[in-house]
Amino acid sequence: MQPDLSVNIGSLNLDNPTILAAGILGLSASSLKRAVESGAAAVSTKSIGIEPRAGYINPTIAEVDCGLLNAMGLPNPGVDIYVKEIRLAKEWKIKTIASIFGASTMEFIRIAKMVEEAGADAIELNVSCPHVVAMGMQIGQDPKLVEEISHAVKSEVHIPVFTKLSPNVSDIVEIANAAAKGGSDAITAVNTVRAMAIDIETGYPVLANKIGGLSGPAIKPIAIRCVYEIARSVKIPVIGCGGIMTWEDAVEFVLAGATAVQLGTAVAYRGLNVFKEITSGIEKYLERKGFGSLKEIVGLSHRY
Ligand code: RRO
Repeated sequence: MQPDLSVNIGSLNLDNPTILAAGILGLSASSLKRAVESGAAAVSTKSIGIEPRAGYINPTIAEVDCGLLNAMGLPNPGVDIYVKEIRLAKEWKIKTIASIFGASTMEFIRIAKMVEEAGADAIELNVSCPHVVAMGMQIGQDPKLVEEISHAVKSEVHIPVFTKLSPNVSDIVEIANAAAKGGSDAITAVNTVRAMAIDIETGYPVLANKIGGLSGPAIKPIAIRCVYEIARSVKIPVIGCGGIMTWEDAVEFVLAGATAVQLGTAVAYRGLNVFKEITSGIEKYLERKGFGSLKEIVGLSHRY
């Protein structure tokens, strides 16, 4: 018998554990659809705010050793426009996780209600963008604010709420606990790692914003450590994110305690086939090891 790869995150039920991470191909319903057709069980939107934002000027992305450096600056069309894409995704029966950000609790609530009304299946609170002043990480490193926003949004919507955390904090477990206390249904760990590159010929920082976020293989051991630390002290599911390029990486995250995994840089590097490749690699691994389901190996490494 084939192993059961289905997973549940709060009331969100997925046929396999692979999810498109926020910020990659998430600006339109048709690009989200392509990810689902390629095997993603659910897809996250680009982070959506209250107003349209152009983002930073170029260069906003650069390739470095073992990863990608980005400082996009939260470009998005604003929630009023974006809800049309969510409605379309709903019509197409795509499981959509709306990634949202705000500068205040009220903004988070307003956006959350709008995306729920448009048909999003879950909300991911982005409190972890590494380089935008007064949003993202500045919220995500304050446990009181994380609990407050998580609680406020949970009280206003019925769909599951996930909180995406930053690795750029001294104690990620404290922040994860705050999100769980606020009522979050899951933790997504992690967003990008604050980072920088300089062109030695010109002396200029490579990104226009100078500082950005590092993703890709370089951050995988950091993300694994975060997932492991969170999973051993927080009761809600953890969604692993950070440098997952292969099925072996995905299995490592699950053993560390992740219920599902998000793929971002892998899609940029290797194309949309990664969803099916990773799902089929996990399936063969479970068969070879004699497991009947993926759920059986979630957090297995905590035994040792
Ligand atoms: O838009 C971005 O620059 C960005 C966001 Br919102 C985020 O959450 N993480 C990231 O690395 N870049």
